Amino acid sequence: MSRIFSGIQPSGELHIGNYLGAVENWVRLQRQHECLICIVDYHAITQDYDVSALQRRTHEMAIGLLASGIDTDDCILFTQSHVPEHTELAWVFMSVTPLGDLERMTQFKDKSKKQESIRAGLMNYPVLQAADVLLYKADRVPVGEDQVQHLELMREIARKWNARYCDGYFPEPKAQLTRARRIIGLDGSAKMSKSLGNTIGILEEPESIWKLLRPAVTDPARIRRSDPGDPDKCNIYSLHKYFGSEDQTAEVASNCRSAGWGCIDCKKVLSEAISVHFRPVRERAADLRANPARVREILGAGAAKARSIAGETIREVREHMGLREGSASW
Ligand code: AQP
Repeated sequence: MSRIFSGIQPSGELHIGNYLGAVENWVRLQRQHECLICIVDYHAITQDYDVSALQRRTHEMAIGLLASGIDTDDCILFTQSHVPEHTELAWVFMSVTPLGDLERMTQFKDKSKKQESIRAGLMNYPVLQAADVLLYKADRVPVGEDQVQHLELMREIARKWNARYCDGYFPEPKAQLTRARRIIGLDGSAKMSKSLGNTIGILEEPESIWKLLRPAVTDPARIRRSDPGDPDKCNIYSLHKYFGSEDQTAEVASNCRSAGWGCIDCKKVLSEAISVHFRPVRERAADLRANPARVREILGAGAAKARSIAGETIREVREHMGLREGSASW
C-alpha cells in the first residue's frame, strides 16, 4: 500500500484553491492509502507572520480540514512543529542539496521579490518539504501544480542522499494532481493564495461569499451589461465548473455568450452554489469550534502516531550516516 503525505500552511484561511487543488483529493485518498496530513507551521514562519495569531490559525486550519472530511480514523492529522524530527531531517538534507537548485525554484524567486532581505528559511523551504515527506517514506504527494517543481527537487534530494548513504532507502515521491491544478484568485490573474488576499475561504458565511465575489474580475473585454462575454476568458466561469453540474455550467456559458445574464447575475448563481456546497462543512466546523479540547486531542494523538514513524526513520538515518550514538570506533 502506498503512503501519502501532504501539508498545508496555517498562514491564513483554508480557501477554495487549497480545497479544490489539494484537500478534496486528500479526503478521497485517505480511504485508499495510508495517509498523513500535516499543518506545516514551520513553513509558515518562513515569511512575515503574526506571532500572536499562529496558534489560532493552526487550530482553525485543523477545524477546516476536519470539517472538510479529513477523518482521523483513516489518516494521521498533526502539526509539524510537534514532531521535531522534521527539522532534523531537513538539516541532513541540506548537506546534500545544491544551492543552485534552491535558487532556481520559481516559488522562491516569486516570494523573495517581495522581501527586502531574503531569509535562508524561504530558500530552504523545499528542503524542509522533502524532509516532511521522506521522514514517513511517503511515495505520493497530492498537491496543486505550484508544488510540482518542489516535488522534482524532492526526488533529486532522495536520489542524492540514497547515492551517498544507503541505496534505495528513501522512495522518490510523485506528485498527484487533481483536475483543479491551479485555481486563479478573485483578481482573475494570480494563483488563489492566502498571502495575496484574493481568496474565498471555505468557511465563509453566504453574505461574505457574495461580498467577495461581487467585485471579482470577469472577462475584461465585457464592459457593458449588453456586451456578450467569453466564458473561456472569465475566471468566474472557471469556478462555476467546480461547483455546478454539467448542465448548469453549460447554462452559465450560454447566458454569458448571449449576454442573457450580466456578470452580476452569473456571480449570484456562483455565490449560491459555493454557499450550498460548503454548508455541511460550515456546520461541522461550528460543532468543532464549540469543542476546542477535542481538536487539541486529535492533533495530540496525530503527533504521537507521526513521531513513532519519524523516530524510527531518524534512528536509521543517523545510523547510515555514522551519527549513531555509541557507534564510535576510535
Ligand atoms: N490556487 C491554488 N490552486 C490549486 N492548488 C492550490 N494550493 C494552494 N493554492 C492553490 C495547494 O494547496 C495545498 C496547500 O497549500 P499551502 O497553503 O501549503 O501552500 P501554498 O501553495 O503556498 O498556498 P497559498 O494559499 O498560496 O499560501 P501562501 O500564500 O501562504 O503561500 C498545496 O498542495 C498547494 O499546492
